[in-house]
Amino acid sequence: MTGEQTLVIIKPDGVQRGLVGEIIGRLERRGLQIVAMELRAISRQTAERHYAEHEGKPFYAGLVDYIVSSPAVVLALSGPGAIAVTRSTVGATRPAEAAPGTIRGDLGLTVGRNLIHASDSADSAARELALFFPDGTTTYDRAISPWLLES
Ligand code: IDP
Ligand code: MG
Repeated sequence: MTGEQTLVIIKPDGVQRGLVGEIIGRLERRGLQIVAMELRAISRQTAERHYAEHEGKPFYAGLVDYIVSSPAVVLALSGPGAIAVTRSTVGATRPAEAAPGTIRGDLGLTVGRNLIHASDSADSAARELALFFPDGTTTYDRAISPWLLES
């Protein structure tokens, strides 16, 4: 499948709560293609680089502690409009404000345990994909492509 790529992290609460399959299933069912995926203990240094834009905010230290507290699932998804499609499937940052039907709106309660990260722009996606998958992602054809995409 052609199209842009985005970086997704199923955060430690998603892994600990046994929601990895539920969350990935929602993104897969939209038609997005998994082009990289790993269960990984994110290092503090990587977490700090990933969330550098939030350095200095009151929640920053707790956010980094949360992300490194237990393994996360890091994945790259590909497809037309993948960045915006993934963000809309994830829902608003604060689960209490996230629409029902979204991952955070259906599965989350509080902003400090909101289950999932997804890149918010093309620039963020490029930066985050390079940070988590420096060796790049995998390219492969799916037989379902003509049923998902007009050629
Ligand atoms: P996003 O994940 O929807 O892009 P951002 O504003 O980029 O949201 O914040 C990054 C992450 O920081 C959030 O997903 C959440 O885990 C955490 N966060 C944001 N605001 C707060 C807060 O007010 N308290 C605790 N954690 C927060
Ligand atoms: Mg963000």
